[in-house]
Order: sequence, then C-alpha cells, then structure tokens
Amino acid sequence: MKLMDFSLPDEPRNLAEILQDCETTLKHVVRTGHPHFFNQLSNGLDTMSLAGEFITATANTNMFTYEIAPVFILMEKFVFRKMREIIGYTRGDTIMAPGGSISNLYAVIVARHCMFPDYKKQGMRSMVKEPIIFTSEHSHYSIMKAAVVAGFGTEHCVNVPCDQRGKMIPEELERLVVKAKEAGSQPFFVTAMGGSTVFGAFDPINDIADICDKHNLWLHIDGAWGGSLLLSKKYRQGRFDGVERARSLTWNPHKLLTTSLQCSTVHFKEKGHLASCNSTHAAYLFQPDKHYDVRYDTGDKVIQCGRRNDIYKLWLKWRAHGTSGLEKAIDHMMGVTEYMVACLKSHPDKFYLIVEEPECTNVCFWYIPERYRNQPHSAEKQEILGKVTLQLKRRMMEKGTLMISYQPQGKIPNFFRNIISNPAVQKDDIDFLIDELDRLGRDL
Ligand code: ABU
Repeated sequence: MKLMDFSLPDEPRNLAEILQDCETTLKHVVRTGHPHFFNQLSNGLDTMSLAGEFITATANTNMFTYEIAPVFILMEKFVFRKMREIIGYTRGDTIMAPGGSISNLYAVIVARHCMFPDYKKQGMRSMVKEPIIFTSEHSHYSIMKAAVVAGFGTEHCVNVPCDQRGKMIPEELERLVVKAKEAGSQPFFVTAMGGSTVFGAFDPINDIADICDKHNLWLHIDGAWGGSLLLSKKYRQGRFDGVERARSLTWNPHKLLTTSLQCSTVHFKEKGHLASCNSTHAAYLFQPDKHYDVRYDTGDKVIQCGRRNDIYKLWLKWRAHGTSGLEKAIDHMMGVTEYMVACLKSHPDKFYLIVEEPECTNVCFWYIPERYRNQPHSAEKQEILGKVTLQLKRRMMEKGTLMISYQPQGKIPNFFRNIISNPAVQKDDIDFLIDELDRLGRDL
C-alpha cells in the first residue's frame, strides 16, 4: 500500500496526483462505515447523509443569518419542531451544536441564566450561594467539563451513585441535594442520562423529575447517545417515560441515527431562553433594521459566531427514509443487539456480560480465554480479564478485522463495550464478531 505523503509541496501537483492523494488518504482511514467497526457511538455511513454533505459543501454558507442561509434556517425550523414534537415539547427552542459536549454546555449555561438571572451582567458576583450541579456517576465527562467552563469548578459537580445497571438512584440524588442545601449551597441543575456512554443506561426520569420539582432544580436529559430511541414506539417505553418534564434534552442524530458527523441538537422546553442567555446584539452582523423578520437570524442566540450547516444531511436522510424508516432502523439495531446478547449468554464459558440486560445497543463484556474458563468468577479473575481485554484489543488492531472499544468503569477493570449504531450490521456480523474474538483470543 502506498504510504501517505503529508508534505506540502512548493509547486502545484497535477490533477492525477491530487486524485492519487485522495485515493491514498481513503486507503489509510479507519473504515468507520464497515459493519465490523463497533468502536464508537457514531458508526456507519449513511448514503443520504453523504449526499447531504456534498450539497452542504456546495452551498458553503454560514448559519448565523437568514440572509445568507434562508433555506437551511427554515429547514432547521421544520426539523427542530418535529424533534420537539417527538420529545413531547409543545413549544420551545432548539439549536445545533458542534457535538454533544457543547450541547450539554448549552443546557448548563441556559439553566444558569434562568436560575441566576443576574449572571449575564454580574457573572459570579450574582451568586450568593455556591451553585451545585448533580449528575449520574455514569454520565459523560462533558457535564463535569461544562461545570468547569461555566465557572462552577469540579467540586461543584456532584456525581450521584448508580445501581448495578448504571441507572441513577433517585434516593441518592435527593440525599445529596438535601446535604448540599444544609451545607448552604444552592443545588440548581441535574443531568439524567438518556443512554449512558458506557452501559447505555437510562435514568428513571419521572422519579428524578419529582425531586427536581420539589427542590426547584433544572432537569436536563443527556440523550446524546440514546435520544434516537425516542423515535421507536417499542423502545422509548420504559426508557423515556416523563421525558417531557425535563427542561432541556441533548440528542445527537450523528450517533444512533447514523447521520454523518457532526449532527448534534439541544432542545429547550421553553422558548426565548437561548436568546436571552447568549445574545450580545452585534449590530455589524445582526442588524436590527434588516428588511426581514430578524428573529430568523439564529447567530446571536449561540455562543459561536460562525455555525456549520448540519441540518441538510439530517433533513435529506429523514425525507429519504421517512419517520417510519428511521424507527425501523432503530428497531433493527436494537434487535441485532438482543441477538448479540443472546449469543454471548449461550457461551457463558467464553463471555461474561457486565450488564445482563442492556437498555441500548451497548454490550459490555469480557472475553474469557480457554485457560481461564474453568475458574470461578472472582475479583482476581476480573483483574486478569481486564488485562486480557487490553491484549485482545491489541491483536484486533494488528489484524484489522474488528474494532471494539474498551474502558474501565468505576472499580470494574477494562472490558469491551460493543456498539451498534450502523443499521448495516446484521446478525451474521455478530456471528463473525463472536468467532473472531475467539480466534484472536483463545490462547491468551
Ligand atoms: N460523546 C462521544 C462518545 C464517544 C464514544 O464513546 O464513542
């Protein structure tokens, strides 16, 4: 295979050479669209999204004003309204952000703005008591980062313990909220997971919302990963019950909806907060006396200036598949996940499931090499399996036949987290995965 040449030439390269550069580049990239790539929450290659990206790049515009992006701003309005309807918000506001972390940050700063209305002018001086954020101990690290960026600091982001399935324990939340209040702090924000990053767990929204109502806390749902299950009548049940009670929700179509990167949305139950939180009225760009209704200019309600057009690929994909097609794809991926769990359970000697009944497409497991198969499960064995996971990952990468991510979680040593977010994955890809793990790892 031709090696990549990264150097920048002084003289122009001709078209044939440029085409060769493109070909070499594609030869070396990780094939994230391959059905044996199970590594990330964003897998797969959706052809409609790809077509959408070509059109987006061709139009090459910026989303900050209606003046230069009229079609795409109107398109956002339609798609956002539809997504809010699916969530169960009868009105509200939505914005696209560069990824789930920034979407979660939007939720934190909008909540801060609503709970501490003088913050925009006075900054931290406006806070008499110390503000505290609460989040599932299984939440994505972006919540902690948002606490830092928003000026609260890591000590003001409290992790709430979860049960064995990775679901927040509501009684623990309330205990910690009461404790913080008694210490003179001001709890104001709770993140519940709508599909946690590693286990794919869904926190009990109604129970958490009751606590938020009682203590006047902003409830945010991080559905960056699992949000797309809202599209499935079968799988939203029991996972998103009470979702409409949250005041904000992050939902990334670039994950379980297989829209090309990046495509992340954050939805607010009430209208107007985004603008009042973020606007600074830069008159050179958001002239108030334009010839059209300037509420169509979206740029002043975000913290960026330039904003990428991430809507077109989602709109085009949604048009091509219809809402029913999107639902079918979600149900298919959940079905294949159930098949994988059943397969792993049928080989208890070779695989140990860390979450026995996953709620999303995350399948967390250890592979057990032959020589450890007759040993009872113990803390020592877990440590060994954590090391096996690392070695097996290395073999997997060297062979290039399979890609599955791994991580520790709390006190649990390294284990594999297999993700299906590509509807092209079929049951026979799972059969391959299981056989390949055994081929690569049996003698470890
Ligand atoms: N929020 C990005 C998560 C990355 C991953 O776990 O695939």
